Amino acid sequence: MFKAVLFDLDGVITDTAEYHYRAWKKLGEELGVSIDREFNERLKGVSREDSLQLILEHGGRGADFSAEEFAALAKKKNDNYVQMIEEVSPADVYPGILALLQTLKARDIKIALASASKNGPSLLEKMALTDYFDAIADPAKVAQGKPAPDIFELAAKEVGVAITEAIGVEDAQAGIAAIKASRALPVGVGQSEDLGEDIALVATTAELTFDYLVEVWQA
Ligand code: B16
Ligand code: MG
Repeated sequence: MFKAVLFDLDGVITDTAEYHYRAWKKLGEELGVSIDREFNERLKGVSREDSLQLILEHGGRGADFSAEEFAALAKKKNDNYVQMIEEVSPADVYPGILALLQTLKARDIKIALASASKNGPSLLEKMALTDYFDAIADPAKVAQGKPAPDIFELAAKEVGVAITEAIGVEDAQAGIAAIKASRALPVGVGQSEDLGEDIALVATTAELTFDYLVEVWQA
């Protein structure tokens, strides 16, 4: 039986992946770089700085900014994003997530956050979910962001569970790659066209029940 579930946040626990998209799209418009949903799939799960670099390269502007300008652009996106998530509340938790967290807790299965977002702790607070989490892996403490396995490895370590005894839940290509590289068992939230045919997938979190995770683990 698995001993921990390592959760991504944006796009798994709540709809903030949409706000990241809108905030990047707005910054892109100001820079003359167009960002559509297809390109956005490459940004999901990717750190703020790596996302900005991908966007600038996408628009042929990869070498146009000094380090200070780059940092100011990243800050501008984040300021806008932080404004968008100001009103996030417990009502914004995706369907099924609260019930899943409650069941995992009741069964003494560890719960950890493995999000690339520096806004993760404040979002958990806004959704009143902090107390369910045994650990929040700090993305500032890992050498490499997703698709590298570091954040999932840190999350498992912080709850004292071997990574091979953990399930990782993700909505992003980079995140699924990170879970695979960590050797946790991946469960994807989304479509096979985006996340691949070779892993367990749910279309929405409403299907992400404890019984489903047990089924996937035993398959
Ligand atoms: P921040 P996740 C990721 O969160 C987002 O998917 C990604 O779009 C974002 O750039 C990244 O966090 C960093 O977020 O700018 O708030 O630090 O999906 O890993 O929970
Ligand atoms: Mg995500």
